[in-house]
Amino acid sequence: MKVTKATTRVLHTPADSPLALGVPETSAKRAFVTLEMQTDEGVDGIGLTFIPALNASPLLPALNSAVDALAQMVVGQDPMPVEAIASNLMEAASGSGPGGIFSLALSAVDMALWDIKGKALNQSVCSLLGGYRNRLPTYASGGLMRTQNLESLAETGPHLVERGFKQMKTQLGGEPTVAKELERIKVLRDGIGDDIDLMCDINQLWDVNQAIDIGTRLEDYHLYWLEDVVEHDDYQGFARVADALTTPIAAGEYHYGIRPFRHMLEARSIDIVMIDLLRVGGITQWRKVAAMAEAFNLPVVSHLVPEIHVQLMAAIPNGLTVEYMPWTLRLFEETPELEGGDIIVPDKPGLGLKFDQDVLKKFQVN
Ligand code: SMN
Ligand code: MG
Repeated sequence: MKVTKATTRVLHTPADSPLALGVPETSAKRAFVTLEMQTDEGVDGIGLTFIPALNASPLLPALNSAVDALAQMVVGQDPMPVEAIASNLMEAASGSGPGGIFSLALSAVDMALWDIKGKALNQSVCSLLGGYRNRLPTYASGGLMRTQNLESLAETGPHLVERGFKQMKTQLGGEPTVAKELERIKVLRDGIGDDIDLMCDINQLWDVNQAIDIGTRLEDYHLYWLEDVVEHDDYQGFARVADALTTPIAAGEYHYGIRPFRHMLEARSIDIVMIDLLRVGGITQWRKVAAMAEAFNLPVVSHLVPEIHVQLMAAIPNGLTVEYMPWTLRLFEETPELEGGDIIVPDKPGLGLKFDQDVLKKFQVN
């Protein structure tokens, strides 16, 4: 089999919040690059990547061009030896990786290759990666953001429970006082009760002392985890917070490539390893970090793109929960089902996904 063609598109989709109540409509956009790869055997693969900024990033054309350049290098090649192809692409990057646009672009190509491999072998990507289970817990994300007011939090929390979620994530770090930060968690806990897992993301907005201070006061609310409490590469700072609190500390979404995870784990910085498929460099790299976490007896959680991450999280023994961030769901004809707080691995080969061509055309800007 040979790759015959690779096509990329730049999309601007509405920056809506489908899981939130009481949030005004916005004209802001999210930006994605999609990849469609074809082969001479009629098997095709899809990939996806993005720049994590609201509204069109000036670097989006550069990302599109990087995805296209890497994908064109694969045209004419056998798509099956994904590790070898990823390795060659990293070599071709010749020091312009692993951080930033290179890794984001590599992810889209790597993903499409795994999709092709799965379809060619009539196996799901989950099965190719080991196949540990066919469903696992998922949590609602993007519905309880720090930009939402208390009324919106109070309304949305119980609404998510009614929709069947048993876990959900909120954010702190945006309030001017400690009391106001704590109030947001109190409102949520009062609304959803004690039996729902509540996570909280700080997105690097606290320093170590704030994290220990506010984190200690939050212990009574029994948070499932506190995420990115300090700057992502402050390994020692994270370790101080993790040592001081009983609440588990999660981090990892900001790291590019596999090596920063080694440093984070060696420094005992965190209790839960969050891996972002797009930043780590694709499925080939993602599974290496998951195995590294397993060797440190740590669970793994995913970041964004739940419809793709479900395949990876269900393939590993230490997958804790899939982040159900609904931003990319509209791009696909069908997405994995949710049932009883779990997300189900599609019973289809490859990634089990098909781009909705009408949606791609509607939001395409290049
Ligand atoms: C997050 C980061 C980037 C984009 C969206 C959301 C957030 C998360 O940190 O963990 O979901
Ligand atoms: Mg986060």
